[in-house]
Amino acid sequence: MKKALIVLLVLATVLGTAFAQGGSEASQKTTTLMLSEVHAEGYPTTLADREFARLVEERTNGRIKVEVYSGGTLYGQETGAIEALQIGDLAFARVSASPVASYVPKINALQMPYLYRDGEHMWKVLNGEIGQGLLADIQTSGSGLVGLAYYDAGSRNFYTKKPVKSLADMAGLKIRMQNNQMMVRMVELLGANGVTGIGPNDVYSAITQGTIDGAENNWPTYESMGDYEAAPYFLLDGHTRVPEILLASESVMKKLDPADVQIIKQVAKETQAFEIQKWAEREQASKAKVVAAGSVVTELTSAQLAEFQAKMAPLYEEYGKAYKDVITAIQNVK
Ligand code: BDP
Repeated sequence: MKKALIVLLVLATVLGTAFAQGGSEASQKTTTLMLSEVHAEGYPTTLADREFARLVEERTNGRIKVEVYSGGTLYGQETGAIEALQIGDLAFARVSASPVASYVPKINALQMPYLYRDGEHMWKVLNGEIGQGLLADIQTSGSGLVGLAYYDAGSRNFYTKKPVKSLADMAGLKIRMQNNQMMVRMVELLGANGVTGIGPNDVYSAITQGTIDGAENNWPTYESMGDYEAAPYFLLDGHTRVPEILLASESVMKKLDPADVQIIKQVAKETQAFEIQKWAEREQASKAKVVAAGSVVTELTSAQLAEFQAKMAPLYEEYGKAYKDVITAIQNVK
């Protein structure tokens, strides 16, 4: 009994000291938090991460410092970063919404194939009730993740080593897909085979080594990762618009002063417009660069595109049924 009491007292003292230190030195103490990013320096999302870091440090008067690790140096695959956030090994990650849906399935409702009319439609949804509701659902679903902000990532298209000019040309191709089962199903329904488990920085070598015949992404990633040099045929089908999401770890946020968490949330929202601006500039520049380098862009006629879209009926049934109301509401946003 006595021994137990002593142990308790010692424990209380140790804990007490730890807290006291945090409290009394709070004005000078800096908490350093890490942010994982797969893209290189200069890429629109990395620029936004750095803007986020700058603003967090400024608004918390240096209490919180965010260190950005770009180029996938911390986690080469976004699912790895997401799992690190869940267990509190990492504070922030800027990821694509696609892998997020592997942990919060409802996010798929935002990125169904051929869902949006254009980018403007997507932004009305994301910044409106539906998108903001889903961003909040990331945390309330109990994923251990906090959705801070959406960023732009344009639309995704297929690119291959050999020419693909129609649906028939997709048959049997091995296409690298993000870690998301719905996206794998999408490509299967188009007649190809989806390959997962390859981080975006490894797509180029997987193409040159022949592990895959191609991949799918937006103009800036296609250009920035150098994939255009290995797979020069770009099929402009715009199958998905998958936004980027800046995520935080719920358990790391719980350890911070709630007022600082509010600052983090506010600052993240403010970086959205910054990223969208950088995105627009880079999308144009990347397209121009790959076209000048010899990439062959195939545009589909509306009849050809309709063939791709028609193939998605089973996917809407399998993956969209549970969120039919949300999907219909998205389609109805004018
Ligand atoms: C890019 C996203 C990045 C994803 C990558 C991918 O910006 O977050 O990791 O696609 O395909 O467009 O994995």
